[in-house]
Amino acid sequence: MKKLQEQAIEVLNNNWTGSFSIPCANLYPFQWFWDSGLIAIGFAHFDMPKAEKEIETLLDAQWENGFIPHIIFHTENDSYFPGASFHRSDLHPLASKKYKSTGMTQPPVTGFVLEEMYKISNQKEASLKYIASVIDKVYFNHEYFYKNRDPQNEGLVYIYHNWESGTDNSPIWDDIWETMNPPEYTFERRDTTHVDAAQRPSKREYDHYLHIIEIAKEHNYSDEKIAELSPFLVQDPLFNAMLIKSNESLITLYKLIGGNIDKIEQLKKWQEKSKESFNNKLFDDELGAYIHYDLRNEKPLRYLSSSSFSPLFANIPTKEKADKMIKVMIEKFGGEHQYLCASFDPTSALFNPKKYWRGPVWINLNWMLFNGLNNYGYTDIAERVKQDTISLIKNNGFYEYFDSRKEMHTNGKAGYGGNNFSWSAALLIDLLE
Ligand code: 9YW
Repeated sequence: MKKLQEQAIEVLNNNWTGSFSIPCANLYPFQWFWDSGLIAIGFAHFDMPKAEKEIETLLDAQWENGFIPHIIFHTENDSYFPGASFHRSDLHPLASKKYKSTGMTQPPVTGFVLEEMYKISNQKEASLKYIASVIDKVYFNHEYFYKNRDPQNEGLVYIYHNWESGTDNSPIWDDIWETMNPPEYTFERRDTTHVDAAQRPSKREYDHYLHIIEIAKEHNYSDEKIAELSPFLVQDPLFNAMLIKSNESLITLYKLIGGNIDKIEQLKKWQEKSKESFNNKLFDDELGAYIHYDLRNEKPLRYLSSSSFSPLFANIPTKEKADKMIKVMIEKFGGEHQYLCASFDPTSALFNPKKYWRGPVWINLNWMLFNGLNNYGYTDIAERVKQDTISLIKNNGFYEYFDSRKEMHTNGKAGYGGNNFSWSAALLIDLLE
């Protein structure tokens, strides 16, 4: 059997199109924002030009206001719904003229991805030159967020759609669906022709997803109107942690490049405010971890998910808070019958270990937790996250997500969703280094 690394490299090379990577064949045939970033980390270990091209292509689709879309529809392909003709990014006056895309974004990973690429590189000077050629676009993207997605000027940005979170059908959104009553749309799902419907969101959930987009489209994806009218307006700890982590990386990289004093000062200001609000508003003392906040209905969404621990990756919690979080992670997510780290609280009635973001383990979150736990010196549990990740992939293949229950892993069929999934391969390569 080929070594796991070699298999991972093969997955990445097969999903490479020449200028960007697809997350996986058939199910996701375009370029996705946070996938691209995480994929570049994998490529950086064995093919830096591809890693650089991946990010360059992503940034080439940036809008004139700094926004970067969540899906870039490079080709016509009807194996995915909803496609370019549904999303109609052209409605926005500042949208890219070159690429069709969605009118929503995804967790802003690009800043820390550039720093990871730099750390991995064995040609630091050339890498820094490359980074210097793209970094202002990433800064501009962060500026977009703080200018347009923070109506109360808190240093916390909102997402207006569950697809922006990256954790599409998390039970956390159920509370929001209860505040909405969208029409029953007629449409043809494509995801369920590639993947067992039991592992995907329901038709009714899709009605909600489409309805939010219809509202945004009615207003040409205007940020102001979305802030005023979208039924979904959430401050998400994972999304904001990615932004904060990326801010920190931009500061480090600008310092290495030299100059750019004003940008560094601005980034520091954002950091200070964002971290303070993050800790004051999103930490739930009783639950012992970070939670989401529903800005539309002004109420905390008091659930534990793998996103609750992601702030460790961005050095947001104090050591005292981090200690509390680790206790909760071990008690609720880390029982001996569970692989770390389930995407949703395994002790909750809403936990579903087969269904997408309602319970299964995802490799991208595990990678962040591994790094975050190590940041704080919790090396034992970090090692467990790493070993669990390797076992899941070794026993099942490079799936999109995995059953968190150990008892399900007796016959190697507990990997779900798409197979030969790019970020599972990319981040495994990084973990094995
Ligand atoms: C969709 C591509 C995307 C990821 C998301 C994940 C899933 C499905 O796949 O979304 O239709 O967009 O939830 O995080 O970026 O891999």
